Amino acid sequence: MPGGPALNCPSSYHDHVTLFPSTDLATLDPAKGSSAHSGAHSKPALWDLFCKVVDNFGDVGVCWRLAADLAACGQRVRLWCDDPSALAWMAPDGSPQVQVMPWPEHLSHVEPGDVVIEAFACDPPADFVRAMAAAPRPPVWINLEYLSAEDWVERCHGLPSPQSNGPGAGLTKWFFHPGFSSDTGGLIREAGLLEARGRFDREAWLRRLGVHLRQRERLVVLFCYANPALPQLVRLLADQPTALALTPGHAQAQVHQMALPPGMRTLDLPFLSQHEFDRLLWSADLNLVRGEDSLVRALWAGRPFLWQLYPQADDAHLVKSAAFLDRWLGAETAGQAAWKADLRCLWRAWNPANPPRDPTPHGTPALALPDVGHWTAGVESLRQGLLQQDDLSTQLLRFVGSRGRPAGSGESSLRRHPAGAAEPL
Ligand code: TRH
Repeated sequence: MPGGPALNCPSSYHDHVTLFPSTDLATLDPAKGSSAHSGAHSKPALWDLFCKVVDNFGDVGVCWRLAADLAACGQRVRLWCDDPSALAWMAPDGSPQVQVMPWPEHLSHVEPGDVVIEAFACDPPADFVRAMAAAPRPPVWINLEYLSAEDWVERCHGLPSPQSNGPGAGLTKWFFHPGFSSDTGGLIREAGLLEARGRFDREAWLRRLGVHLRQRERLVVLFCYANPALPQLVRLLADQPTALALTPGHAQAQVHQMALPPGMRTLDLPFLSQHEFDRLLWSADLNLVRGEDSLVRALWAGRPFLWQLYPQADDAHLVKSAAFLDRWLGAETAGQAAWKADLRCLWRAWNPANPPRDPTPHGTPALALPDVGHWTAGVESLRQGLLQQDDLSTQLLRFVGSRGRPAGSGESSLRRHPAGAAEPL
């Protein structure tokens, strides 16, 4: 990248955020840790958020954003994670109200907080669950599920799962599904995010990153898995001078092996913090995103985007992909607008079966970039619709409040902290 990246990535997460070694756990006081927000009348609730990193960056990425947002709402959060290494670049500054803790096999000496969230059914340690069951006022226990636009999500969101055996016998675990309709738990959307987006100075930010766009050059961000449709998409993008900003990993590896058409150049990006990654998406003319968290951030960015879902062996990603498109564009019809037909075609090519196979007996359909004006307006109308629903943290706070006030926390501590709304992002 010309001028080099202006954003530094720390080498180790441990350099930047205090990690609590397991030997220190016993020193957490009975009041369940320290808090800068403790007040005479209401003490912030303590949330234990458990995260196991299965693959890629989404597990810890989603958990960090949620933890930081709950903290911005005035809560205290312990994020228990088996591999927090990616937080070194995602969240180099940490958050004063979030303690990142190593995932321990035994947690019998730690008093559970007011709320326990296990992300993506990751199963908190048995000792900890036993302590939850034994507590005089057991915490509210939530299983935060993966994001999907499928219809069944609305039916399952908020359902109880009474535990009849195992360490949590007698407790109830609640299913909490993020999603795209008012019958779901919503999406992570920090207070003030859209306002910060509105104030954003694209040129200044790109300059700081070391990116200088040429006249009429389109900026395309590429964050993807290995994708056989990439050469085809690159050819389509050659209709206009284009700078392809490549995230580390698959995007850089694939594009560096390709011969680029004239008028196209590449910019190799370092890993950016989530804060800066958001701004990268805000800067782009087209965002090619993957997984769950970057989809949500592309939605809030409000720029045309394509979403590559994590390819699953049973092709479950194709079902999820179709559900998202139908929710966005409406059911596919023969006479639908041209931009929608183009987008569906491109989207399907961008999300091949696993392993890839010919989509039709007649071969690969011809692809076209959707009309950019309609595409942008379509994303904007999707975004406006999603802004009508409460964000994930607000819904979690309301849900936990409705399950009865947790021990040690005042009524007002289970609402989005008013200060959070005013905080500049
Ligand atoms: O990394 P992902 O592909 O994660 C996915 C999803 O979690 C998916 O649900 C899971 O099934 C699959 O892995 C195995 O994509 P995602 O969800 O967008 O997470 C990427 C995170 O990395 C997100 O929080 C944004 C962050 N990020 C940065 O902060 N800076 C960067 O420079 C980049 C490239 C990403």
